[in-house]
Amino acid sequence: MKVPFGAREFEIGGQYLDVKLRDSNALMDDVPAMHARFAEDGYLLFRNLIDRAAVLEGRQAIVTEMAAQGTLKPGTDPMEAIPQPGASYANLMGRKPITHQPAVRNVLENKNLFGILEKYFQQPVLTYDYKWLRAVRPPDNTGAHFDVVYMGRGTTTNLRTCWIPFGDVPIEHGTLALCVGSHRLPGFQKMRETYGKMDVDRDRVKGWFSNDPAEFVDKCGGKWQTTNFSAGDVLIFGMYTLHAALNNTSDRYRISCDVRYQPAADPVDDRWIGENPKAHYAWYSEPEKMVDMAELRAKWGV
Ligand SMILES: O=C(O)CCC(=O)C(=O)O
Repeated sequence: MKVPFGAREFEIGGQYLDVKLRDSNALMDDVPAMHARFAEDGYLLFRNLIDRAAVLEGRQAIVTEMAAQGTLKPGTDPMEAIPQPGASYANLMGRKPITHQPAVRNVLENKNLFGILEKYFQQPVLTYDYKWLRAVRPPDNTGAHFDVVYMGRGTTTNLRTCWIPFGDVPIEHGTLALCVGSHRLPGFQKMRETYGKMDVDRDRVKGWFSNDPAEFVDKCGGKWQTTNFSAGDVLIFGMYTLHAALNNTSDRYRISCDVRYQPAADPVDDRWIGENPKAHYAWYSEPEKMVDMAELRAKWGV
């Protein structure tokens, strides 16, 4: 079976893409084993970490908001999240009236999620107040990037992205994919030292490095891996794990949220915390000042 991924299309099980992110549920009570797994893979996947019913309650709140915004097809079941053709994107990202509704927040700041991260770090953790809630419609995808370019002003070694599907998200809905090995393979070193030092607000660069997932495998190594997600699963990864999302080839929105956790005692990126996080204050604020990623890449030689 072939699936479109960014500007390319890959055979599952071929050279570029597998559907087999491995879960770490068996390691949950073994902190050194979790650390070793994270060092090796650059991610930890926990199945069924959050109560399924709680995730579906959160989804219900989100699709109710999406329907109110006119983005769902009238006459369809809102839980199916079928797009209204021609509607603009739902305004969800960082919008507290929806991300902080109790049913949504109960997922994003779930006690089991705090619990596993506090166990992993062996100390109290905090989560950024800003929540990156997304409803991605077909045929869209997310290009390949490191998260550090968006949130690298606090701890970078101890900041974790937690990607949480709001419902069952099979690969045709456009699942998150990781380029496994990218956080440690020598082939990515130059990218880490150049692109990985960018800050999208300071440097006014587009955050995506590329929408051609094949080029990394060809030039740097690693392999793209994704999985079919179920409501309750959580994928946790670091700031230098290259990731992207497959194209949504379904007839539904893919609803998910990415949130950030770190030790409470570590430095924090101040754009993402507080009552009203300032968020990206300069990125794209003056489009004419944006620096072209292709030019930068030519300069860096990556
Ligand atoms: O869900 C997506 O499409 C992108 C998510 C992402 O880039 C992230 O979790 O850091």
